[in-house]
Parts: sequence; structure tokens; C-alpha cells
Amino acid sequence: MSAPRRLLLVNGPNLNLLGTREPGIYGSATLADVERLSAEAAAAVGFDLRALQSNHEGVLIDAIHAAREDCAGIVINPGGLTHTSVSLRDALTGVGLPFAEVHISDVYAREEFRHHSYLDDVAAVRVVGRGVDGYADAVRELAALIP
Ligand code: CA2
Repeated sequence: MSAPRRLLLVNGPNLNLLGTREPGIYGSATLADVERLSAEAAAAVGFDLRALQSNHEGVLIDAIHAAREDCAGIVINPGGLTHTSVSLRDALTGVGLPFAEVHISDVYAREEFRHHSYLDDVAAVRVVGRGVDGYADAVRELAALIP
């Protein structure tokens, strides 16, 4: 059977607040804008996109596990879990799908605690500090790796 032409877009804790606060760091686009621009980028390279945001680590992990059934790759902005979660890393490596790690802001120009990522050595693609357009870049770069 051929691989599914679908990507999962995962946004982690607090990213539902996009466009409502801290525009100086995260811009003025909303989560709905991010999901739309990502779906458009996916469609342009022949992929369907399913989007999920949750503030709950276990919900994110369950969605990553479920992606094994019908997705070819994952684009994820794990939010603050980037810097704390071995469990999220284990979920992503456990399902074995290629994934792209996205950060809207330039985490390396911010506080020291944002410089460490539990995902950076296992991500197939990393896009950092390109604003919300980075999601479209991540979709394209990830799709290019999927046969
Ligand atoms: O730059 C990114 O995309 C981050 O992943 C965003 C996380 C942060 O903990 C990471 O260090 C970098 C935080 C997401 C919170 O998003 C908000 C958006 C608007 C207003 C408040 C929070």
C-alpha cells in the first residue's frame, strides 16, 4: 500500500493564544491563520493536513501515536514542552515518522532555558525564528523528504 499523503500539524501549550498577546515576539497571526497557511502549503505539494492544538501533553502524545495510522509526517511546534519533555521526544521517535520542529521566535536570541531542545537531534527538519511563515517552510521541507 502506498504511504498516506497526509501530514499532522501539532501546536503545543499556549499556542492557542497566538495573535492575542505578545505580538512583538510571536506576531499578529492567529492559530487559525497558522493552520490555514500550513494547509495551503501542504496542498501545494500534494498533501492533506490535519491540525491539532492542545495545552495537554498527553493529548499531544495520543495524537502523535494516532498519526502512525494515517500520516506520513508531523510538523510540530511543541511550545514550552520543547525545553522540558522527554515524553514528547519518546512519542515522536516511537512512531518513527519524520517530523519538523518549528519555532516562531528565534529561541537562541531569547532566554538561555529556551536554547535547549529535547527534539533537535531527532528532528528531520528544524525551522526557527522565521515567524509563522516558518510553518509553511517546514511543511515544504518535510514533504520534500517523503517519497
Ligand atoms: O517560538 C516558538 O514558537 C516557541 O515554541 C513558542 C513557545 C515557547 O515556550 C518556546 O520557547 C518557543 C511559547 C508559545 C506561547 O505562545 C504564545 C503566543 C501568544 C501569546 C502568548 C503565548
